[in-house]
Amino acid sequence: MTGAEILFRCLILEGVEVLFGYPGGAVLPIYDTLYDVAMRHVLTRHEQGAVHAADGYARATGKPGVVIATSGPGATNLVTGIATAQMDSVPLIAITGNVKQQLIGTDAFQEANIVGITMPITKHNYFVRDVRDLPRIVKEAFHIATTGRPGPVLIDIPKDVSEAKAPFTYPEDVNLRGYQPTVDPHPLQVERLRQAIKGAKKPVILAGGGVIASGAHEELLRFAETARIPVITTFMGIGGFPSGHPLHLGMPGMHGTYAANMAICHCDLLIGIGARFDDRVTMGRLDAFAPHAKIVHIDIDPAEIGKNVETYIPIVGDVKRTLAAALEGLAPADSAAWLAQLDDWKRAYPLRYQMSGDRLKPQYVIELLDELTGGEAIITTDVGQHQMWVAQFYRFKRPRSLISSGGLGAMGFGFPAAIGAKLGCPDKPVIAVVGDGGFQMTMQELAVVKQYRIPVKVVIINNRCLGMVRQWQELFYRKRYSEVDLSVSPDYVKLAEAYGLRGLRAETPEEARAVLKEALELEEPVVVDCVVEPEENVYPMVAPGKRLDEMVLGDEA
Ligand SMILES: Cc1ncc(C[n+]2csc(CCOP(=O)(O)OP(=O)(O)O)c2C)c(N)n1
Repeated sequence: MTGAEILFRCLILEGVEVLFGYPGGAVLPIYDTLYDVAMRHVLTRHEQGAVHAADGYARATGKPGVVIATSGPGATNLVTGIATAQMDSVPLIAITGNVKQQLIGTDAFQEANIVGITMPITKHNYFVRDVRDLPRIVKEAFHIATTGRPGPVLIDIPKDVSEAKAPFTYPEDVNLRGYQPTVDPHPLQVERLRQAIKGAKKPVILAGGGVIASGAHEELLRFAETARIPVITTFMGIGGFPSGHPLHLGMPGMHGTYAANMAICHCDLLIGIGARFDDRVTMGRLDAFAPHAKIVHIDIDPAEIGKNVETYIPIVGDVKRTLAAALEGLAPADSAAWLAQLDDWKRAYPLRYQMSGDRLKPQYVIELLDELTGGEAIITTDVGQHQMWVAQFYRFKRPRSLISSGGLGAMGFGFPAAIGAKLGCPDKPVIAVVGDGGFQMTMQELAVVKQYRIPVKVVIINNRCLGMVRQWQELFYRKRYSEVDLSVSPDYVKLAEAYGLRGLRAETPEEARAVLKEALELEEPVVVDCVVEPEENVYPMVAPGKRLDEMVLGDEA
């Protein structure tokens, strides 16, 4: 078999159902073989679209996403998407072609050292030198991408390797010395956690993306209810605990809720579960973060523990297994007074905004989406103000229903990620909520939803500017609005039509209701241009350098 044939045999054995990619000279042997293989391939219009789609597929399904690109520019176009997956711990396999080995290092046409380039943004990467190594490498790549803390793995295959021949045998298992993730927590540490809970009066859980990655949402619910501990979900943890649950406090940090941020400032025990204490949560003010609390940190990745915050009880383990272990003999905390205090804060300072007559508010659009889908849709977002409003105003109930670039914050992510999510979860409504800025970075993928009839809905929160940057300039740069004007942009309705798609527009609350309802009822891709109030800001907000209890609630709150 040729290297290309071996590659597809491996992918089939790994259960891969769909590939996202873009061909070119160095992957021609692979694309030629694909012609005869019964595997779905989605041809995007840019490699960035392909890698974000593979990422969206992975986040929606929990299965690894696979992307293929050619050497040189094809490979470098993957970089943003690979870094996105790395920051958010998403299992991704990136397969790149490279020039023939005899040309490596000669500045050959379309040569780039993609293994070197992606070294800091992959969990692991491979350059395949010998076709006989290919099955082992693919097996290892899938193992590494999906076990322990998930992440992206790149396999760079020079053209002579995909053309070379070898007999095929697939290894039964993987044996990697030096890579043995600890999944079971130390029982003594788990016992210490139970004791700490018993002695706590003001405990709080900070649940992050690890809860979703390990499929631990049911264990988390039982853990929180049994121990009577309120739950804060980080941006990446949203959906890992039901938004409407009485113990839920919302999101922490820069745009977190009043109750969540105050809980962190006043708690005596903070249990971080699959959360990495990102500076959007701590505000980088580690001196003032949870100043009265003992911190417990549960994480599959030992490198996370103690990285940002000092840890009182470190627990290395898979979140699901750790919570299951902790549930045995778990006694409730003495938290009644604390829960009453938090309820008062939640009632006194809910998330809110002001409607203003006929003008369409972005928050209202998100609330409408929540109402019209019953909180059951998969929402992907781009990056900016709309991303935060989705986190605040859509009431996510289930894991894997918010898909967004959290760690890297890559504009251009939302729309292609929705394509991948919809292919992975065809029975669920998938809505990409995007800013007019971010959408313009990857909107060429409208051709893909047309070509493959992928019925995602694109909802543009169109404020005719780079909203989040404008907000910072208003608040911290004396309204000196430097280079945020997007008033020259396409007519998105006509753009949709140019791709042969349906485009709709809403400029008032009434129109938004009618148009979103129509879009959701149609069994086809639709672009909805929501022209919103451009001056709206995201609140609450903790300004850079401030403590979490110094949040500004905004004029309207
Ligand atoms: C690729 C990339 N470039 C720049 C930024 C910096 N950035 C963060 S938010 C933002 C504005 C986003 O504007 P838009 O997409 O219109 O969304 P809005 O904030 O208006 O909702 C920018 C430029 C980024 N996150 N990603």
